[in-house]
Amino acid sequence: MIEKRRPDDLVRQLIDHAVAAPAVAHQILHQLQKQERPFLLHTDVYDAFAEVCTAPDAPADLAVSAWAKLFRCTQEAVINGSWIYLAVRLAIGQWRYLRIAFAGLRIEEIDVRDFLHFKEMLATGQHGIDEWLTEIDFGPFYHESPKMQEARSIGRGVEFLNRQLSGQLFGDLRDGKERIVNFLNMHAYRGQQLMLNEQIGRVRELQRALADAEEFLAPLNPELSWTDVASALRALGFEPGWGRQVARIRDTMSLLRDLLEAPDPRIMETFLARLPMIFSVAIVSPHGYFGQADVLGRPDTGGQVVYILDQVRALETEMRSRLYEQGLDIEPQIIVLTRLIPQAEGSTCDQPLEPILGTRAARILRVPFRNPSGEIIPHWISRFEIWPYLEQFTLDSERELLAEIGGPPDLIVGNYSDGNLVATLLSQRLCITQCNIAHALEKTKYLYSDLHWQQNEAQYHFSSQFTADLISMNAADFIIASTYQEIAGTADSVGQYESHTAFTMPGLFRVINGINVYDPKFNIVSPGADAATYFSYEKQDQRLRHLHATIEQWLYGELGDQARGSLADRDKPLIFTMARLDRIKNISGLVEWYGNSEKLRNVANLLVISGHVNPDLSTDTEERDQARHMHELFDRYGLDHQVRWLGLRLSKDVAGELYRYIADGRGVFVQPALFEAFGLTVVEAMASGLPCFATCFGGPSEIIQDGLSGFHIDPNHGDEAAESIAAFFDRSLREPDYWRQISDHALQRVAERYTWQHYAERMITLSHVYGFWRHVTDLERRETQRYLQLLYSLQLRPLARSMT
Ligand code: UDP
Ligand code: LCN
Repeated sequence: MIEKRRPDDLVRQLIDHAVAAPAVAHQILHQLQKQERPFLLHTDVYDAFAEVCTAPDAPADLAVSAWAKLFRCTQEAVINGSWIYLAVRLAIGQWRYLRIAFAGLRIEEIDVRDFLHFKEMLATGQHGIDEWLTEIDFGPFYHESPKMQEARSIGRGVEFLNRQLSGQLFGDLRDGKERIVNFLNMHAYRGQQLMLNEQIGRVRELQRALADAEEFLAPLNPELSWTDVASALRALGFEPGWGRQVARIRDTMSLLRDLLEAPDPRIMETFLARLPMIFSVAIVSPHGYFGQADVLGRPDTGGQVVYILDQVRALETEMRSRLYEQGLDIEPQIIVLTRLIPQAEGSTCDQPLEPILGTRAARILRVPFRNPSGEIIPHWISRFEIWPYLEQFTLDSERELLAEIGGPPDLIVGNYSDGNLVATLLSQRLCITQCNIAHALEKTKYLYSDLHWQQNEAQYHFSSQFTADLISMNAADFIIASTYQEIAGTADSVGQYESHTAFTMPGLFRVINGINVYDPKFNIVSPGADAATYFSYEKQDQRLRHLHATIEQWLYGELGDQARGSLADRDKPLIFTMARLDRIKNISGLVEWYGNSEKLRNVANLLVISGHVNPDLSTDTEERDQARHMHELFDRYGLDHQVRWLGLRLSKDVAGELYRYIADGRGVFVQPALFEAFGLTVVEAMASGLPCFATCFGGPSEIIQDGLSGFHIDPNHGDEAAESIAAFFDRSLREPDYWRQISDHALQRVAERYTWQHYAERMITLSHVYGFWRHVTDLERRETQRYLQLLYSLQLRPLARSMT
């Protein structure tokens, strides 16, 4: 039985308005119906309402009425001849569903299930409700972890959890303090006991031992090392892990004493962050070409690879320094687990093991995909096609990983849908803390990818991908997002994770509660740009000027079928863009805006680095289509003397110097994507001091402060985007300082917000806190785990298998 919520204020106000002015209500509904489409999005609905407001006979206060509020918050409308159903997002993460009958203007609040039913009926053309369609509902499990309430807390889960944890340990959690002792007793590294030995098993014993240790350590020279005091402390029940020197040992012990005395979230985090918990990490990223050279820009191979390699370097340094400070001389191990591709196309992806440059011990471990008869798959496979291979890949990887590390890792980090699924399976099998990083969730990138999944199934297999996403996001102990909007969007737009709250895939399943963005598992930890590669164009002593000859050869030289177009007027500044040549990146969109804009063509040249110029060289359908489209645009707009298109794969050093070279010439970087989950190129360009114009959809809207450290552009309004880029060049000519102002703010923004050092510090702290949380609440999560296992076996497995 579905319980109907009591209509809230908005519904009451709407009803009052409709009763007082039925003709207006009728006119609004009529305007929506006139669109003659069953599914309308926010802008469609709002534009239709705006038209009513501007009609000559519209009531003066309509634009500030309850209707206005309703349509400001409406994300989706579904309409047939008799009804309109609305999905209303009253605030970030807060959804209500309404329906209005055209006859009699009946307005009522409905359940999410009713809304999804109606959508399904209209999408499939069937009249009845599919009552027995699988429903996925994580709602009943939400009581397992506490939820936040304020939208501004979203993405700061660890702060909330620390408050909650420290409170619970002393309150509702049975034997909370004993669990701390139990947790400390567990710490060991390869058979060597750490933190506490068997003499301490109860809180009272620990408190007594801490008091004795403090008395013993108080008069000692704070610079004495652990070895100087080890035998005395061992006799009291302590093992290595408290600190390298007496000062640190005392400090760590004092944190614990304070914690046992009274709850305090800050002390909790500081204490947990110091514990020697993470010695080895497995980072899973199966798809694409995962390599260190000559891979970026290949299909499915971009920011995720850059992110992980930079992340590994930063994490290794942070892990080593934490272990060192705690008195342990242990070399941390980080393994990036990816797919081995025998036909590696000139990359190193056919090598089973590859050391990661710039680290002491981190390495890439490659495990091949196999078909059901056990044969190795030799060629690259699109990220949309890899689902049938992941189960066997997990099993093979587990074996290889255990052998490589000499035991299970202490933390497993999944990346993107495939890596997060493998991380989930490994985490369940090996009982390890799991962190997810989405990089980009596909659901929001493709319009109605859920509702019309069947039409896209042959190409994208979203049925498998969205099921996998739901499983892994609910399985993860914690999730790292690069921006707030990735989780919960903005006041006007729905977040990537938020879009998994409730949706339907007719004939497959209906999601009633898919994820809760108020879950404290979400944390925003933004990546950076490698500061050794991407630095200001003004740092003259670090510049790689010897690369300019190569850059100029690329810009102006003969490159056969790796280039199209030449730059006739070399004095003009460059508009630069670089991205994988896939549809969402909208590189061809930028070329078209440029082609169409006389103003822009007059003030600047365009440089595009993307994909293959010769479509026949590409193995990826989308890349081939886009390349062909690019050639059409060159022909249609006669761009051959103003646009240079390079199908090259740059090494990192050259890419870094290229951004700076373009900054020298007072150029700009443009990121025109239809949607960009984060946008590392934006951070790289800004770190080089290059003013950026980047899409207002996704991460760049948060990275760039519009008009201050760069500019937002709307990829759906290319003419306006072109206009604002041209206006920037004009203003820079009139006010010579303008370019520099934007450039300086861009540099400042990156230095403050996007650094790998900060990232690594936060990520390791999160791993410790969530590892502890997992330990103290493990029993409670078993129900979710069992539900997820069912979902995997009954839903995902058959879908994935059916693809072969
Ligand atoms: N990149 C590159 N050559 C290309 C395309 C991209 O070197 O032809 C690099 C770029 O410098 C950045 C990454 O690949 O480091 C792309 O990351 P981003 O987050 O911008 O986009 P993604 O490809 O991950 O969607
Ligand atoms: C994937 C994307 O699409 C980008 O937006 C991100 O910057 C990249 O991964 C790194 O997270």
